[in-house]
Amino acid sequence: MALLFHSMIKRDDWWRTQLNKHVPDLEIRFWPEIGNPDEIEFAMCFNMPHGELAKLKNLKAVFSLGAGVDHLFADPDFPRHIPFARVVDDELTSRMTEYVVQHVLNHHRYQHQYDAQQREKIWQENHAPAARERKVGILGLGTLGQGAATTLKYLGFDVAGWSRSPKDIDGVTNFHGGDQLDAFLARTEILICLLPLTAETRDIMNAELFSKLPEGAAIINPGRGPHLVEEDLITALDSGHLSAATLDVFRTEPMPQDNPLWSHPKVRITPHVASIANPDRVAALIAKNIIRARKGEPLVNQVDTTKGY
Ligand code: NDP
Ligand code: OXD
Repeated sequence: MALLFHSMIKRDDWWRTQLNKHVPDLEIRFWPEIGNPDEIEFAMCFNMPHGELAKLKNLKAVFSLGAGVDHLFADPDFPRHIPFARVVDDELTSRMTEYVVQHVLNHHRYQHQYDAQQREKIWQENHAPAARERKVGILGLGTLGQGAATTLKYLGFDVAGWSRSPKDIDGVTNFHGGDQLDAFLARTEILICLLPLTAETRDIMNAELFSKLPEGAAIINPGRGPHLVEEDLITALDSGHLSAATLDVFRTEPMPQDNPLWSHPKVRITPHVASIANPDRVAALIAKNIIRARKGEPLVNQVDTTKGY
């Protein structure tokens, strides 16, 4: 039996070697060279073309190559009855925390303003408040949101988070559910989005949400591109209601050349690199799950299809 691999990153021989180190009898096939589809037992993928997984009649489990699973749910033919797992990994969490801390500090210390001043050779001090006086808010208090929240708290920031269900995280104020979103936004000066992309969270960062943030707030989006209505962000930045934005993910990736975000003076862009899973660790995680699936055991980090993330 075989595993079908699909990724935008082409490192075929490397993945075969890594997976076979843990599961020597597993034949690894690389999409689109599927061979006999009935021989495929497992699939590991990111952005697999829609309809392909539905062709695999003997599939036992599917593994996302990332933490997000929106790419699987986006496939209308995705076989939802098959168990599937995502990447949850301490190193992935630490890397996301690094990204969030780096950009929170930039916004907190007005680095966008200093960059603009430097271009104009302007010497002007803008004093940042103490971290304890800076209110940071995280949309999504899951694996990645909690990692970022606890480190920001450790640095002294006044941290809150918003989730679906209540959370009890030492020193982090929790808001949950639709009813508490406005109160969370009203106190948030630096907003970070670490939500999964679902029907409920798509377009969540829009003009209405921005209007509920205090004047001068900044946003950081390492979640997913469709969380953000890009035109609304540009309007809010141009009006001065928002001071700056740092974006890692976009509605279309790679971002088209004609997207005005590229050259917006208040926008800092990174190309979906906030936290890239280390392939060695991903291969080991997935191999462990393959061994479990073969024994009929539940997968580690199995996704709950009813929640959609
Ligand atoms: P988790 O599933 O662990 O956490 C998701 C959080 O979002 C949970 O706290 C959940 O609430 C909350 N949430 C979901 N839906 C809602 C809703 N409708 N209302 C309020 N809260 C909601 O995900 P991770 O932390 O592991 O990852 C988050 C996302 O980060 C990924 O889905 C992916 O899109 C993105 N990502 C981006 C990367 C990059 O490089 N840019 C790298 C890795 C991930 P509750 O706890 O109550 O369920
Ligand atoms: C992920 C990602 O979901 O890289 O892991 O975005």
